[in-house]
Amino acid sequence: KPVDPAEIRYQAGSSPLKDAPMHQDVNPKAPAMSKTEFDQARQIYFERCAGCHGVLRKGATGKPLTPDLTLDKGTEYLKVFIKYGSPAGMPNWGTSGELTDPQVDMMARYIQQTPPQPPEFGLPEMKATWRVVVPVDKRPKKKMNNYNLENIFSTTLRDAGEVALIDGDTKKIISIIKTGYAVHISRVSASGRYLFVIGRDAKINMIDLWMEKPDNVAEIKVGLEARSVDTSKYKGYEDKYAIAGSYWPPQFVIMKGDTLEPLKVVGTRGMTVDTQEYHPEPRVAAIAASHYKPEFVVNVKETGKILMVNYTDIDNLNITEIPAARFLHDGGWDASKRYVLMAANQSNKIAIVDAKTSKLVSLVDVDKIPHPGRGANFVHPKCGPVWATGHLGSEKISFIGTDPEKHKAYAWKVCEQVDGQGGGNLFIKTHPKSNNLWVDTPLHPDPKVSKSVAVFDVRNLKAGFKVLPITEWAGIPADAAGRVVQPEYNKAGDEVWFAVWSAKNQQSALVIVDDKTLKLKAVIKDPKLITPTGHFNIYNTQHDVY
Ligand code: DHE
Repeated sequence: KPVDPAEIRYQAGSSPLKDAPMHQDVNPKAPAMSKTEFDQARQIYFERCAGCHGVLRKGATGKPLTPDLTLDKGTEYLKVFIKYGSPAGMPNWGTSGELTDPQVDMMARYIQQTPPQPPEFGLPEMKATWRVVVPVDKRPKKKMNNYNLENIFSTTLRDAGEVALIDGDTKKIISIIKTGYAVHISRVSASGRYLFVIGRDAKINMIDLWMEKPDNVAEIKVGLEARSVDTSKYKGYEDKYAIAGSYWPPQFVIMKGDTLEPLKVVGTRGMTVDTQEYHPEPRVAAIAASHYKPEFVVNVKETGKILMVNYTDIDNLNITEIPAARFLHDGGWDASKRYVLMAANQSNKIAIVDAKTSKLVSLVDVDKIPHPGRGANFVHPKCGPVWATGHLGSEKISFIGTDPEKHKAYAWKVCEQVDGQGGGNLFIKTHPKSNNLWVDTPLHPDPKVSKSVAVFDVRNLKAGFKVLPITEWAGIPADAAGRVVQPEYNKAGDEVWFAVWSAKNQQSALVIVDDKTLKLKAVIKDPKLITPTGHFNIYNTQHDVY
């Protein structure tokens, strides 16, 4: 079976741990390495390998690579593996041209050394990085600008370490704010006033949208590597708490919602859901804030557990641990916001939790590597309300019934599956006011597919899809990467925004399509729009409209 290039491109993202200070133990049994070689190999490991094999090399979605296993195999055997890859999913780093022969040799020797361990990051370390830029009593008492806040888009400028706030009405850049490296997501407080962004380097910036020019009011680093942040949304707790999950160290932290003061850190190391074996680095993936109870939904990836973290009493934290499936990644709410649907991506399953009872409703089998983002909700002609996911590893788009009352026969089952353009899909989106379902394919190997988007009419899914050549419409040079990523609606639900994501030194853009006519409405191009990826409409993010 050939290796899926989309999957590898996705998983082998660079980790900021490559720059972390780490202690090296000399392993007398392992082949010799100079200090320079070790440092270079460690850097390559964290850029290419840690995403699958884990920080400690004890295995995650990829196999364990600890010296007890690698020493027996020996340098020559390991070199072949690294150079040519394997049918089980190991990329061919050598023959693909990504690593030279001397680098392959260096990596084969490196993985026989004792894995260097990055430092821990507890409350004192967090506090040392915590900074309230504008104290609460110095902030505006009312909105001080004329922007239509609900239609602002927070856009990640990935490789620039910035986010751009873009006025969704005028399509003009309002401001560009310095953040951590490669902001992964933006989330909005329950009131809609505060915007939270988190970088890969685990730095959170809290932006006050009421300021004359929205800007940073607090920041903190919550670990060495992270992907998720959210804020309390339950009635009575609006804007009270923020939460962030980290990949390293494996933990989450609850903070004050107006200052980011860290209050409580909880480690996630523990037993896997199925074989009940210890896992030393279960990363925290998606976090969602319940509208149903004062709870955060926390996905613990490698152990496969969903934690319902009740924040009514932070001192005596009450956590309900729900068994799901390994490799929990991303997901979102159904239209009623009672049920949360989370993809266990490498298990090819969707775990569904009832936020009212804090219990698992079902584990639904889907196709290869589901990747919903937060998913898409609409009313299916036959199955009633459904939530949809696409797949990284296949062209399938699966619709899962979410109405156990009026459409019981279809609830918690894949009630229909259709084919999109191909694998390499990351995000899918619709809007309550639209009949369109948009499916991107930024990681598809064929540029024609990665540079366009598919759109279905949800009233007649069987009719297939139309393809819109977004990157071509943006007038991006053909040699630029120009991947079309993440459909996102404006507040009114009549425009869809796409990022055209090129390399740092190439032209990128944001492209806006009229949702009714499927025609190009606007292109935002600016030299400052460097590597745009995720872009989040304030209102839709605040209210979980998707
Ligand atoms: Fe993401 C969401 C992790 C690669 C853009 N990404 C998420 C979430 C997780 C995650 C856990 C859910 C957060 C939440 O909801 O709280 N992403 C990872 C990875 O571990 C991975 C595979 C590899 C890596 O090294 O980071 C990865 N992600 C990517 C990309 O390559 C993307 C396309 C560009 C980038 O910035 O690196 C990317 N991820 C996004 C976006 C979201 C996201 C835009 C938010 C989607 C949404 O609608 O909420």
